[in-house]
Amino acid sequence: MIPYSLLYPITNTRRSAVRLDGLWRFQFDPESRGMGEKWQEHGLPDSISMAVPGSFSEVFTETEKRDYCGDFWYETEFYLPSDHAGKKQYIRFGSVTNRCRVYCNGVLVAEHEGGFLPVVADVTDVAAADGPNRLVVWVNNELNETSMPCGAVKTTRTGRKINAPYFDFFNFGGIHRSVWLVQTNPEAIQDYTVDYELDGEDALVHYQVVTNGESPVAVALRDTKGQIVAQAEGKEGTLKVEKAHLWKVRNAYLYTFTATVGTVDEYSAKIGIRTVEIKDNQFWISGEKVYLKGFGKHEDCDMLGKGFNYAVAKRDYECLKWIHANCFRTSHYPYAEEWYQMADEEGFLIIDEVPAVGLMRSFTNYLAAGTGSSYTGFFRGDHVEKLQKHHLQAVEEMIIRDKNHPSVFAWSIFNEAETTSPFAHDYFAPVFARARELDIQHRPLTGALEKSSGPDCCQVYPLMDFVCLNRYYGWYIHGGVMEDAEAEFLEEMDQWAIHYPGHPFIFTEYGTDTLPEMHRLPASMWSQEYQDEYMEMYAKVFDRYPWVVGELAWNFADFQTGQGIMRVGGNRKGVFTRERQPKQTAHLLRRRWETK
Ligand code: CKX
Repeated sequence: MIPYSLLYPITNTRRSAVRLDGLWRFQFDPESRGMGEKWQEHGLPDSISMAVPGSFSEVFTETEKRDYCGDFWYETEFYLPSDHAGKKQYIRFGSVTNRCRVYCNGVLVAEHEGGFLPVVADVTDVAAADGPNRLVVWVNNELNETSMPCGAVKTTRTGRKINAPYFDFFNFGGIHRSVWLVQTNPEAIQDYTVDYELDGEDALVHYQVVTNGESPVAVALRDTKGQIVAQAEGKEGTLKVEKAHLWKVRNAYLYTFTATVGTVDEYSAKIGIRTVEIKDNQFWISGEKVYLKGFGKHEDCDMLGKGFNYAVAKRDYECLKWIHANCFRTSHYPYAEEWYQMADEEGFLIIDEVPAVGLMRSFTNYLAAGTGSSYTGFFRGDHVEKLQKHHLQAVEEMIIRDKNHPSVFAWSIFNEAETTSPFAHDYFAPVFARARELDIQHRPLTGALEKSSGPDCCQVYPLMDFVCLNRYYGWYIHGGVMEDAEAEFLEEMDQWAIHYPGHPFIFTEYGTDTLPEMHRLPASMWSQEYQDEYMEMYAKVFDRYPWVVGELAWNFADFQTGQGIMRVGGNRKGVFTRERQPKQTAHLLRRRWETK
């Protein structure tokens, strides 16, 4: 299990959390000299300033800096709060991409593999009362076949290293989410978990609170007016809520759950009482049948890269509401925690995806995957054991971090992995099993399948509770010939009906690259009109199969990728532009989703 608490930082009378965001010092280290020269102790010798949170690639004007691959460093100082005596202090990073080591006053305090989940360092014994305390972070963004996501590093003829992702988004590096100085008492709450059971009009909230001591635990649940509606004592128990307000899709009701540990700690968070079921090939949330409408998204924006920004997230939610969406997938990695908090408030559903993308050897994965010709023997070889270890670690961290969000109704264990060999089944079976074991809410598990993972050959869909399909008939296959695209699409759907009856299916990707300035009559690829025709064809196919219970178009917005002859300033399959303005097809989807 993870040796530290992943709880989101909050401030109250027993604990405090202070953001350390701002301009930090930053330095590239292409020859990996920093460690030998003890930058971790003495600081960065020749630094520039860099925004935290943010992605360095998105701010520079030079190719070498944008595409930099290797070691790089951040540095800042912090002071302990004036009431620090006898308390514990932690530095908590929302994420550092892709791996890091954290040093406080020259001492290694944390090390983390993976770029999309929190890193927590206990600095109690190394931070000085009189400060300033030097915080130095070594980061590395090199991809390989054991990293989540996967890729490789290539060297140019001049000796410059560049990342070669096996996936289709820019491998932004940096400190992408807020950094906090967290202070607690030595005895403190480490984690809490809630689960729900409905009992007529009432609800039972089963809870567990994990602390690192023996002081008595009390819990209370408050409604939106701040009135206590249920109370209990003990580290485990049940709160009975009479006439419970349920959290429903796009009609959220949040209670505040507060756990108190004697006089030493208190932690409050919003929770939503809701159930998740799959019944009759459909999703039921809080007892209501739900058809999923929305997108696969990315954490991606001009200037920010993958840096979290509240205004961007707010705009995205406004666009999602305008288009009548109710769901999105955190393709292809767990997002900043604030995304989930906002989804909880707004009543959006989330399929939370672990960063298992690029599990297939390919530098243009969309071409190989889109056309169904992608067998590379990926799950055989020396790298597999370590890859699986990282995969399990990411699943564990994601579920521990996100399990209490009512918005999270399903876990996605991978995107477009190579699933056709028995080795893939052997690889994935323990990962699915671990996810099932970790989630006491028993949320459904899935994975997103690309074209090669067909009904007759995919070895992994039997592990799934519902199936996610990423399909591009009319784009990568039969592009520009819609009748052939539709015919082949229908053939495949009829095969799924035979091979995996009784399970819900959703589409987690379908779309066309579309340039906002391009209009063509008759419609042709890349035009606004073509994106419309394609969306209409897909809607027709979806509506034909009652077991298709969701459509998440690819992508919410245009996003940055590596360069390539198929990428015009990035992936342009957005229904919105990268600036979050609607393309023509947004209006079409809006009309469909208003009544769907
Ligand atoms: N799916 C045929 C994964 C996404 C890509 C998308 C695309 C592919 C398609 C695979 O990360 O962006 O090519 O647009």
